[in-house]
Amino acid sequence: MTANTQKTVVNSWNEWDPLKHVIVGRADGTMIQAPEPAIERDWPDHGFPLGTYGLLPKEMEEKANEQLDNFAKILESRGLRVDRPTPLDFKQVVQTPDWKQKTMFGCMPPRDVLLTVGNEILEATMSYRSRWYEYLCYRPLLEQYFKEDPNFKWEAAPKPRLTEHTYKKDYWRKWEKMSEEEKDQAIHNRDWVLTEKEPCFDAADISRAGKDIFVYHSSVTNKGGIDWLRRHFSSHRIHVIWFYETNPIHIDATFVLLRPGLALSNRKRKPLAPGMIEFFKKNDWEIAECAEPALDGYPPLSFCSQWLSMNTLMLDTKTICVDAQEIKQMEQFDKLGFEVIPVPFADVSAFGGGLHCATADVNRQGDCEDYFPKQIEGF
Ligand code: ABU
Repeated sequence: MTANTQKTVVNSWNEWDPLKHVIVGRADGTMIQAPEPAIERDWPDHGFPLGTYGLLPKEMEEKANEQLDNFAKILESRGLRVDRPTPLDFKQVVQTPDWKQKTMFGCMPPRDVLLTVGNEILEATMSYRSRWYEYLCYRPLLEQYFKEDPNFKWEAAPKPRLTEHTYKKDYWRKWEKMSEEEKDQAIHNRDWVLTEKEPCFDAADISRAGKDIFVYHSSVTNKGGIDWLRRHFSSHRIHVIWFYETNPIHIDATFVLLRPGLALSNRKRKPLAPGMIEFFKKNDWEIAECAEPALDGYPPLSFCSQWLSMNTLMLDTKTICVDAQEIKQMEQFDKLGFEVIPVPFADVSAFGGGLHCATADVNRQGDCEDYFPKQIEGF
C-alpha cells in the first residue's frame, strides 16, 4: 500500500462526520501500573495481586498489536490517513517535585489523552500519576501537525500536581467496607476518588456534537475539570452527565452519539443527570438501548468492562467499526441502518479499551453545527 499523502488539516467537531485522518494506538510495553492513590489493581489469579505491577505478558502484547495493525490497515484501505504514537519505556520510574511513581501505563488509548474540537487538539490533564507523561507519546505527531497545518491550535490543559490532596484519603479502603446502601448513596452523590483540589479530566470522558459537548463526571474527571472545559470551550454548550455505575470511567462505553438524532445508551448504567433524557427527546433524538455484550464480565487483566461492546468508531453517519465478537451489537447496528465493519479487537481490551479508545480524531470533514437547538435550563 502506498503512503497516504493527505495534507494535514486538524478539524473534527463531532463523532460522526466522514473520518479522513486518525491516530491509532500501540500496545508496546503496556504496564499493569504500580499502585497509586488514583487506582488499585488486584489480580491475584493472574500473578498481579494488590501492590504488584509489571509488563502485560508479551504474547498478549503481540496479539493486541496484530489487531491494532490490522485495524489501521482496514482504515487505510478505506482511504484514511492513519498515524501511530511513539511508545516510551513505560517501565520507568517517573516523578515530579511532588511525587514519584514506579511505572507509567502505555499508549494504546489515544482517545483518553487527546481531545479534538474543531482545529484544536487539547492534551487532557489526566488524573493518574502513571499517565501524567503519556502525552509525550503523541508529541512527535503533534509537532508534525503544528508544522504542517498553519491553523492547528495545539493546546494543553494545566498539568495537575496530583499530590495527596488531589485524592480522597483511604478512598479504596473505605469503598471496600461500604454496605450496598452506602455504595448506592456514593453513586448518587458522585463520591469518587478525586477531590476538587484542582481540575482533572480524561479526554475520553468527553463526547462532541458540534456546539454541544457532553462531559462525564466520572472517577477520572472532577467538577473542576468540567468547569475548566466550560471556560476553555466558551463558545460551546457543556452538559454534565453521569450514570448509575460503581466504576465510572470514560463516556464511550456508556453513552455513545452515533449520528445526528441517534444515541446509544448502556442497558445497565442508567443516566442520572436531571434533564438529560428530556434534553435528547426535546431535540428529537432517539436513544437506543445497546444490545447484550458478548462477555459477561471484565476480560482478563482488563480494567475496561464488557461494555466495550459499545465502544465503536463511526467512519461517517452510515458506517461503523464494531468489535467482531459483538454479534448482537452488530445486528442492532445493521437494523439501525449502518454498514457494519467487524474488526477483530478482543485482544486489545487489556491494553486500555476498544475501537473508540484506540483512536483519536485528527480530521473529519464537516463544520460546527447545532444539533440541539432546544436547550433546557440547568442541563
Ligand atoms: N475506556 C473505556 C472503558 C469504559 C468501561 O469499561 O466502561
